[in-house]
Amino acid sequence: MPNSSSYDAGDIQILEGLEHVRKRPGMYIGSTGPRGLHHLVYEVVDNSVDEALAGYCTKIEAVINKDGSFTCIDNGRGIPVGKHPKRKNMSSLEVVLTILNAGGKFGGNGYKVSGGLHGVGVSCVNALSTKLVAQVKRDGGIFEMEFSRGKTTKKIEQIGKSQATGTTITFWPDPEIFTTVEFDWDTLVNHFRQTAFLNKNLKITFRDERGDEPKEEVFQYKGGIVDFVKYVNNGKEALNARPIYFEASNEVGEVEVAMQWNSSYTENVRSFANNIDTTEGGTHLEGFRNALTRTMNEYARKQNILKEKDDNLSGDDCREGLGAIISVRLHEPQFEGQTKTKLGNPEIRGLVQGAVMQGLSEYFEEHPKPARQIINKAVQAGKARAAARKARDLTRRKGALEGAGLPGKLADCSVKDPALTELYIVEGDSAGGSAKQARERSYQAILPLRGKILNVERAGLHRSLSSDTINSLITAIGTGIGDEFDADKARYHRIIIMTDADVDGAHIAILLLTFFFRFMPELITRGYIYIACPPLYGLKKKNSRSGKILQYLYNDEALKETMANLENPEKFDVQRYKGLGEMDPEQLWETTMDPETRTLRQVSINDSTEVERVVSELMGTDVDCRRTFIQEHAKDIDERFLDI
Ligand code: 0RA
Repeated sequence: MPNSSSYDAGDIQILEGLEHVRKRPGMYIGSTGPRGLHHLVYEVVDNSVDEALAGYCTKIEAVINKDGSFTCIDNGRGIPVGKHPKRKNMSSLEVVLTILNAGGKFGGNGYKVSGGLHGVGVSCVNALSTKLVAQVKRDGGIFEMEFSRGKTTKKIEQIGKSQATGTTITFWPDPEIFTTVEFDWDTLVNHFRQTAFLNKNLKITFRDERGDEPKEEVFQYKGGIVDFVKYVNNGKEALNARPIYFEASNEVGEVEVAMQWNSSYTENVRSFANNIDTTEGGTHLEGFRNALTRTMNEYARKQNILKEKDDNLSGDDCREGLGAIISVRLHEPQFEGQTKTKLGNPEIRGLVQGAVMQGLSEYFEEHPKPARQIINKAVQAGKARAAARKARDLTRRKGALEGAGLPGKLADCSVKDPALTELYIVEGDSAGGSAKQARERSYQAILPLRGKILNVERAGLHRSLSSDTINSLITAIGTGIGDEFDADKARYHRIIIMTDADVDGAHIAILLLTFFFRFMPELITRGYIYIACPPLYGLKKKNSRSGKILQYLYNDEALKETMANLENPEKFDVQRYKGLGEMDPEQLWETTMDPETRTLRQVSINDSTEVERVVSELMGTDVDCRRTFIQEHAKDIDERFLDI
């Protein structure tokens, strides 16, 4: 170890920089949970993507190694290895890896992301890794350096010769920093697929070498975001078979847009800035929406589809059934909002708005047939919205006449503070009866549902609103839906789906999740939606008079394990619960409803594009698509959902 006097002022500053990253990792990567962990990967790979955007790199290889470390290999120019012009004693490679935000200061070309949560620099990854190895091929040689928790452990050294160029980074995330250091294949697959869509032709190979059989996927799209929008719309019936595509640029930046309407009722517009998913939207999305509504109304008037007396199409009408990707690149993106995923730059709004108005009106002029279908769809959407509004008003008036307006089937709780209360949505009247007896009535409410609920994905908004079951759900929860949805009005902060542990139960749970995803998605993102886990088996002594259950078992593995560990298994009986109705209220309380002993699974949305695809493939109208999906995923289905 060098003593402190051997550091010069520059070195001390460096040390403080990366120490601070370790002290306050959240400030740099958002969290120290799985999200933050995966951020390290994005950071490293994004640097290679930048090199590709600059035109010097054509392929990227990403690997989760057997020992749990991660490697990114690119064939770009290689990070410079010579002496850094401003820091004597340090190579440029060392500067890039040990100085906060040094990466972007080179060259100054392209649209390097800087500041905030994104583009924090590969030095952050270095600071948060127990070990990092950087290898560069460049200037005829292979050079290597090593680091630990941000500190150089091996100075730069030439370890071989090569005429190739490129950069390879391997890092081991620090378990002292992260709650988990296990990379998730699905999360990374989605990210790399998205990155490949956003960067036309870029080839990303992703491998997982941890399991017995290595997995590999290659992402490369000739069509870029046109392929992306087709992917987003997969399984839906397209109105314009070929996606609409246009691009524009000026001194502010560049914009690319791909759009395709489908016959469904949902909007799926995704926006990105410098490859970053702006889930909170921002100025680029505002420009897009304004232009879309204006252009569609202008065209509808000009073609006399909207008559003089007709109201304008609303923005929601125009976006019903629209899949779209908006991708902008700009020099200094400002990310705002709660999760720093809202683009703030006002100057980009005009560029997007102009591009969409011109691109879309040209498309309408040149393709009158799909144009008419698209406009007609928006007109229909407007009519359905008006009808739904009427139906809602009617329900509300009916409710007012009936008193408090809560559904008759609801056994409400006495506490009124939603932060403290729970709603159990229970399959079937008999299980509903047990649950009503079992519950702690002060804070647990029960809503029994009779039979299957409507598939809202196929029924659409208007028809869904004429279903009693759907209406009682909406009224019991209290948030309203559509334009009037207000998550703050939720009457319970825990909404628990409790169904039998069989195929029918799983189906009802999926129908309910579809309902929440379509009509009240914010309840999912707020973490209000849960799934109860009733036991599959009860273990008791043979011929026991009390019939007392000694142990509840929640899946087949647990049963196998427990039976294997019993010394005299023949002295026990296993009872298999076919449904919630078979348990008496006391058993139901202790296994599934008592906060002290129950297990709840909280429902979350990891990747909205994926959920959107799954819901429309599984619940939508395309039968082939649904069959393929079920065949592909049958192996993943939890054993408890298989009826044996
Ligand atoms: C700065 C300058 C140059 C290359 C890079 C950065 C670079 C960084 C990364 C990070 C991952 N892969 C990368 N590839 C390249 C090159 C400057 C020059 O050669 O003129």
